[in-house]
Amino acid sequence: GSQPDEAPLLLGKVGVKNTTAATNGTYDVKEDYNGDYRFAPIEEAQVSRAMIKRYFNMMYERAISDVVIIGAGSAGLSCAYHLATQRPDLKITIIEANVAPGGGAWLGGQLMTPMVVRKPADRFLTELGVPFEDEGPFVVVKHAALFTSTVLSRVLALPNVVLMNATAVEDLIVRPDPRIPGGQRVAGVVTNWTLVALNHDTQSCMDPNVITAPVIISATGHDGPMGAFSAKRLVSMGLLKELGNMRGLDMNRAEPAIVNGTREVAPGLIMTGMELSEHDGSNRMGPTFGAMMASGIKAAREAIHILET
Ligand code: AHZ
Repeated sequence: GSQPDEAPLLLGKVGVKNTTAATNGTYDVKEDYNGDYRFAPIEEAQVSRAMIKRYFNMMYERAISDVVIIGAGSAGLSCAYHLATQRPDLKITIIEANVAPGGGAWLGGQLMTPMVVRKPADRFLTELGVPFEDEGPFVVVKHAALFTSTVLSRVLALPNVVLMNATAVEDLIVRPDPRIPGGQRVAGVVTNWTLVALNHDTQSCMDPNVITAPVIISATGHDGPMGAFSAKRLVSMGLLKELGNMRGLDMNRAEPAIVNGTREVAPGLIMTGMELSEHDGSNRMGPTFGAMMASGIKAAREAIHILET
């Protein structure tokens, strides 16, 4: 084992260039696991300010985004990765209601860990660098969390993506659509902290916040406490006659239906992933995730197409 005097002494700049406490940029720090580990000094308020400044600057900057993705499940994250890598110039803002992003993709089926992906969607796993076992027509990732943590880390590392988790989309912004006489287009999202959104019945008015964007991509999953959010709101706003309602499980029909049906379902609003099954009345596929990845990629391509035309 290493002796105390072998422990590296890190005297020098330790990456706090922009704080006011840094008078000369030199701190008495030591990475010593034998009893003399020393941190650079900090004032508690510096921690608060480090977070507040960045978070609220981010909210300020992203109040006008290029694309908002609602929901950071397997479809939303696959979409974000493809869109952000293809178009690094776009400001992509992901809003996720849960504290933990990832939706239903932390496990496979019945809370088991392996994740099944039908070919050719394994190409996305290869692009991300997620290892898998080849079973012929499909591949298996040893743990669904390996896919989800990888796509999440790759997405978050991209400079043009921000993720606001613990934040719920409560409503959609709509505007008259200049292309369609009397028509409306979706032009943004209405947000609130999820814990506030869940308490509208217990408190007097707690008004929300807004983010505008020319393209909104809804990836909120099938119906549930929060799922199918935009599909349901399109119906209550009169932009969709009625919900199709998700049909029973049929893997062979469900996966291509979701991918091929990924589209701009209302002007300004693209829908992807299992939310589409509620919108269109297509089947569910159960615990096979290739369609979520491919649908996310298709939604990203649709968004690029809308922004370019
Ligand atoms: O928290 C939700 C989840 O992370 C989030 N979400 C839902 N409503 C929201 C709102 N504002 C912000 N109003 C919201 N976020 O959206 C995410 C949806 O992820 P998901 O994993 O539920 O959906 P997905 O379409 O990405 O993947 C579906 C996976 C399924 S379900 C299924 C089956 O039941 O047969 N099979 C597969 C592969």
